[in-house]
Amino acid sequence: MLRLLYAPLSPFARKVRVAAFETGIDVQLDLVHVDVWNPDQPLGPDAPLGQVPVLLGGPEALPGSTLICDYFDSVSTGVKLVPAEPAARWRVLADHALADGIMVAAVAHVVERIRRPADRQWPQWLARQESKIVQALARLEAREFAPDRPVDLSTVTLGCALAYLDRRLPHLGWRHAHPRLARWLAEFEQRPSMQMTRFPEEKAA
Ligand SMILES: N[C@@H](CCC(=O)N[C@@H](CS)C(=O)NCC(=O)O)C(=O)O
Repeated sequence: MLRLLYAPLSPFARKVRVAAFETGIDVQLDLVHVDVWNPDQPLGPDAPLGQVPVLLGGPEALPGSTLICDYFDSVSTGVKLVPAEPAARWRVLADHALADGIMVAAVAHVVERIRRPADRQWPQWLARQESKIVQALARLEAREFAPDRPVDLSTVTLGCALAYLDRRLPHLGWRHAHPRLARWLAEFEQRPSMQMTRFPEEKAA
């Protein structure tokens, strides 16, 4: 059995959980809920970075969402998250890098606002993260995210990144300037993999 160290509000952990559903790995996946911010409960030697997600029970303890998705692709006999054909492969990997970068910037923004004492927050840092998000969204809006685009590493990551913006940075109002991405997400969010992994309402990270 595979075990996934995860937190319910982590967009990276959700990316892995959606990927697990889409590749059919979810039936072998045990979810282990951890709190990465609790100093009294360190994640242990298999998670030296103190981050989620981490996959245990495979060939190695695998840290990080992209590496875990790569492992799913290597063992899945169904959907492949990264296509083999070169043009499709590089398109998916390039779009994935942008969607993943949106997640990185959004999580940095949330940590700054929620974890750092208010009197030590750095407004320029928050603005810098927002600028990365807005520019990456503009680039992705110009790409071909048609509602019928197949599930792959880029779509899984983008779906989780946009849903995280809705959950954690609603003040950005990202749909306004990105109607194609908004239409695409409305469709993608109907997938059982997205429905089964919805972010909970509580505030914990
Ligand atoms: N590159 C990693 C990033 C994982 C990450 O930033 N996870 C956050 C939760 S969303 C975390 O564990 N933060 C705690 C920390 O960085 O100390 C991935 O793709 O999984």
